Amino acid sequence: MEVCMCLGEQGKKQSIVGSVRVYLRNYQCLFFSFAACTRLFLNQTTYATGSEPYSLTVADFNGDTNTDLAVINANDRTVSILLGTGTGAFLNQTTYAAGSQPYSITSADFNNDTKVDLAIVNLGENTVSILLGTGMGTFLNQTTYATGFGPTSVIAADFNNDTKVDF
Ligand SMILES: [Ca+2]
Ligand SMILES: [Ca+2]
Ligand SMILES: [Ca+2]
Repeated sequence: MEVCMCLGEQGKKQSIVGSVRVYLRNYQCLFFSFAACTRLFLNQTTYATGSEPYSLTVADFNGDTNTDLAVINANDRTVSILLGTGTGAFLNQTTYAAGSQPYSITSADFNNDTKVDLAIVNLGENTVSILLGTGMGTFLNQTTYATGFGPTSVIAADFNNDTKVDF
């Protein structure tokens, strides 16, 4: 089973109404042949987010092996955490403060404690917010760092090969 997630109503820019839609996709096999498989979307399920959800990242924030969602809300200056149940459903959001006009988000373990953290670039104030994860699905308050002018994307990787994740 695969999960396809779409933000907002009509794409990112127009998504003033805050929601994330989850589409479950399954496979219908005809004649017992993989070559004859056709993909089908099941009915959508919509979950509330903050205002103007703009981007998301998926990871297991509470260590239960179920995939969770983190959605940044550009108009609210927040990030919504929706914990997954492992069945394709998600619990109601919990929100945390981000910076002005959060624009891109990624997840990784930045402090090497095995718990997933978040990095969010804030286009409106030229900063990146780091929210350290507790491993229980909750996050500590953001710490912000200055970036260059107009940051619009963030990725996490070990750029200097010291085994510590950078962004
Ligand atoms: Ca989880
Ligand atoms: Ca961590
Ligand atoms: Ca590194």
